[in-house]
Amino acid sequence: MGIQKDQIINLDAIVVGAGFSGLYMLYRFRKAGLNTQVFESADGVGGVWHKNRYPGARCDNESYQYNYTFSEELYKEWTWSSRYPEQSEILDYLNYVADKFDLRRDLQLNTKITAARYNEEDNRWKIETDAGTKYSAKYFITGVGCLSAANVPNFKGLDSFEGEWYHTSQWPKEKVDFTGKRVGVIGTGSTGVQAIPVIAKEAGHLTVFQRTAQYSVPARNYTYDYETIQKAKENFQETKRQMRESFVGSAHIEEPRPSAIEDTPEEQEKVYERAWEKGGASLLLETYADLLANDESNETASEFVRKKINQIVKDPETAKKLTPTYRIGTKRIVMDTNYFETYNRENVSLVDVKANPIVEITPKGIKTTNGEYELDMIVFATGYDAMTGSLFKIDIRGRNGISLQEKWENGEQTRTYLGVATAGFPNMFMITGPESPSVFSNVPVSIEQHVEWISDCIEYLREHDIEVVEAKVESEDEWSKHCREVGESLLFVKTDSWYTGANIPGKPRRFLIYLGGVGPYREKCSEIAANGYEGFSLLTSLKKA
Ligand code: NA7
Repeated sequence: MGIQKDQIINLDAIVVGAGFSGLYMLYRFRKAGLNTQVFESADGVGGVWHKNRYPGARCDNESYQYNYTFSEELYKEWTWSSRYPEQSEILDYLNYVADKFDLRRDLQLNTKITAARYNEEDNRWKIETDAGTKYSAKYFITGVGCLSAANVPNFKGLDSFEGEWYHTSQWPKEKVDFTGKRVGVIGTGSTGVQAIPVIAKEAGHLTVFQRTAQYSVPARNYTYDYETIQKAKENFQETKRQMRESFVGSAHIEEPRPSAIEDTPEEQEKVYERAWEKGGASLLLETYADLLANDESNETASEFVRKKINQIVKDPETAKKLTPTYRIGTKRIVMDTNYFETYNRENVSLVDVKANPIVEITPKGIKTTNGEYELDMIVFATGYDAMTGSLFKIDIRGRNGISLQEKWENGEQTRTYLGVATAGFPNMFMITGPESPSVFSNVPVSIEQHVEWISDCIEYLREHDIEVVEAKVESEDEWSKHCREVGESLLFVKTDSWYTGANIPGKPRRFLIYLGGVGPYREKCSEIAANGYEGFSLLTSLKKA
């Protein structure tokens, strides 16, 4: 029998999103005996890895570390092809996980959760979907990702553009053919830097519209040989331990030297050159422990990369425009394959839209204060409304009908307890929510930690007949303050970026990533759990204490 109109389907838990977070949450909840349903707006599992199909998309964490570690069997069954696999391979992996653990039967695709409202009368979350079906669940969990709400800048005239346009995070499944076309790419973050060299090879002419010049380090990707794969599999337990205990969720490769300014310029050069030759996004930043805390040290690394750019790019004018001035690493460090080299191609030109901003999109192309560029296609590599954007796309309302957005943006600023819960929203948990290590870590490691913590918490509630779990206001005040203080002790807050919300016009500027380290954060969360979920109010009846 089908679902009747106005029928409400009752569940124990509802999870939003079928990426790394939602898939593992479902696995854990099933093990804990919770009747769970995962909802995903896309037509497949994979989260950002399902949607980010743009040319050149690949991971910038090493593959043998950018995966689940909860199952040794899974880890040993799956074999990555290379150091930095392409999007399609990561998507294959997540599909493999969904099949291996038979997750699809509790997973509803093509269904967007539009609203989630907490009902104080019965302590349940009422969930609405765009399919019109209504659900009720005791626990509501968001696994929506920190970088999934696309930022398409509100340029005047976009609707009038007669060519094709795409945002990289909503890339079509069919191949987009750039052959012989006049293509414009707006944005030179991680995404633009990956896409530009690939598009340039196909396009008739590529014009890059750059607002901020980027530091980028060569990826030096390579195919794994048999020995490397075997070694990674044999070292599973040790790699897992190191990832979980480390600062950024990556297995330890080399101990950083204490400070760049304690080394001579010749020593610094050697250290940076070695990292540059090894390649990869973070190795250069991991050379010295104080690069993200000390301006003077940071400048040595920044200058090293600036020099590299000027050596690679042949045209001095273009090289100058491509030379970044901010502190390296304070926007997310980028890695590339032939990014700067691409500007030596005849068919590529660079437009500085900081000097000459985009005024409008016209039927024929892009108009800046300096003139009009005729284009057949525009690619927006303009990033995301990060950290809170994907949560705000759902009308989430807690006690007294107050929405998350009202609580975090209109009233006080974003406040969470451990980045996993927020006062006024009982029985709701956020996987990699604001003020957790999230994007300043090897994200699957942080996801696993949250998922395990949340499912342990719910098992504890059930064992102790606790109906309501809710972050206390004073706990989140304290956590937010701590998070802010740690953030402000480092250089990130001095640069405009999506880390600080500065990429979205009108968004309150806040640093919503916990920078105290993945390992120490895990310890803190475990300690809170061991102390009977200290800082949360736990109620056995529905009345608020
Ligand atoms: P990012 O890193 O936010 O990059 C977006 C780029 O788009 C960046 O160069 C922006 O310039 C540019 N941008 C954004 N809005 C505009 C407007 N209005 N005009 C011109 N240029 C603009 O997003 P990505 O997708 O590259 O990467 C996001 C993360 O995903 C990445 O760090 C990985 O963790 C995965 P800006 O620098 O703001 O001046």
